[in-house]
Amino acid sequence: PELQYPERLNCAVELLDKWVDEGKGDRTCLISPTETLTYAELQARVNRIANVLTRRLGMVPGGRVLLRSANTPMMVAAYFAVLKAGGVVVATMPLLRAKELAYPIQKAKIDLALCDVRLAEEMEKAKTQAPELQRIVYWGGGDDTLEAMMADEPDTFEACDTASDDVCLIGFTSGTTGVPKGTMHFHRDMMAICDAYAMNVLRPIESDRFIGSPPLAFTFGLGGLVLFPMRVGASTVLLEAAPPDKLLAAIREFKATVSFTAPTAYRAMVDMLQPGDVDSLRKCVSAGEALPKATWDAWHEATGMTLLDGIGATELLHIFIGSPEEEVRPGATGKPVPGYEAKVIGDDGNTLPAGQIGRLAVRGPTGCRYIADERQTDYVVDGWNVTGDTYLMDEDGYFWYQARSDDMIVSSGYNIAGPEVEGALLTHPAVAFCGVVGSPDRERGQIVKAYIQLKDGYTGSPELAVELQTHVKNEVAPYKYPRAIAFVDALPRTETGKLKRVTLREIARAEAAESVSQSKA
Ligand code: 3UK
Repeated sequence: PELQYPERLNCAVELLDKWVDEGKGDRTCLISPTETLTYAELQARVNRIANVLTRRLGMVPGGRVLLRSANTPMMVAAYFAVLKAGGVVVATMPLLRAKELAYPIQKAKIDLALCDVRLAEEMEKAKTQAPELQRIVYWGGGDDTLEAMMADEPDTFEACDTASDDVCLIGFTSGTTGVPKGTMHFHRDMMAICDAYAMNVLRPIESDRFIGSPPLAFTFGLGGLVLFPMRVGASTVLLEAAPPDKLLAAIREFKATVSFTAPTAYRAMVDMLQPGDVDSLRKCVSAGEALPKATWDAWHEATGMTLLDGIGATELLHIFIGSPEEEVRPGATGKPVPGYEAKVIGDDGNTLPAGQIGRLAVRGPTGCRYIADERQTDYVVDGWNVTGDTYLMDEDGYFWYQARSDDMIVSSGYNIAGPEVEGALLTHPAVAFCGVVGSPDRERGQIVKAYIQLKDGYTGSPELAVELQTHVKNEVAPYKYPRAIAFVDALPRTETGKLKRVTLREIARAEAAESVSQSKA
């Protein structure tokens, strides 16, 4: 694909103003339960906010602005206003606490924030912890609101003449391991993910209506719910919180055609599905963590649809491996997105032949640029982005996820990938969700331990545990079976839908220590 961009480029102009200039300003752009905005209406709102930012709040090109909100039309408007004015967006997950907010503020040296007033409490606390932050402007109620300032500003604004490789976004990784890392992306990167992944793999059309659950502060949500629809002049449904039941109801209510959410959400929706619920859908994308084949099968059986798996990362902005519908191989993540190359490398950095397990490395139009972080040289080696994921490429060039490299369980010298065991457990009718981690063991180093959330109508018992162990032994190599099984009501998850393996491992460690001290007593 042609992923060359002119030297001067402002992505807000390309994704938003373009449609108004082409006479399509009255097309619907944003739909939320409370308001609907056309492209022209969004543009007017963006322009007013851009005027507020530059004329009242002292934002200059390159200035970093913290944005803090659930997925709402105002969030999108604020986002595009910063882009159009040549600023740098630092969006934060709605559920972050003050301490977690203070870190990006200090790391990215942010002095200005725009925030939904409903999230004011943690925002104000963060301000006391991060003195860099000089000014917070709220929308949605209170005094001196953003809306009040907007009302005094014109609804026209001349876009900042940015370079295509000016930074426009700093995305912070969710930091499930270690301190979060800020990743910088350019105006052209925002276009490149549309033109590489969306245009070649997803292939949206103007009449599409997107929907999904990931927060816009997570680049999965930004691309899937904002950039991709706007690249083709389509519309998008913004939901403030979209657990599976709400998402399913909204797909039906708004007749959405393209969905973006995590694998567990598709799994949960299968069990709630009523006839007609997803008749409007034509494409469904799963990303954020591995899509178990059992979930792919269940969705396919319930809806007849081909789930599109794709691996993305904050470091690469969006999905870089994932196949279009007609090339999907259930259980595999897919092939590299056109424009990207991927390979599996060994510990020495050399490329491994097909069929061997190693670390996934990728290069393409987008890539990792950490702000002030020595881990940059670990992630980018000889121009290749070395992910933290263990993969296998088959003879046909499909990439098969194994585990995150630091999540491999080593038991009696065997390497066991937790997700493979999870995949086996998920094919048992009693299992709704599960997480498999290593638990410390004096004899074996680690043993495989499975935390299992059962489907409604099942209760945990020693007999069921044995049945599940036997089931796993029949599905995968028997030495991988979970020697320990715990039934739980829920599994710990991040706001981005990932299983918190670190938390599960801590629980497993505590439980192991407990049982050792009990056996001594
Ligand atoms: C894991 C997957 C297996 C993998 C993301 C789509 O998840 C996103 O970004 P993050 O920085 O995490 C990256 C890591 O998540 N992962 C993501 N997708 C898959 N593992 N199969 C998948 N399909 O460990 C990866 O290294 O939070 C996803 C688009 C944009 C994103 N930022």
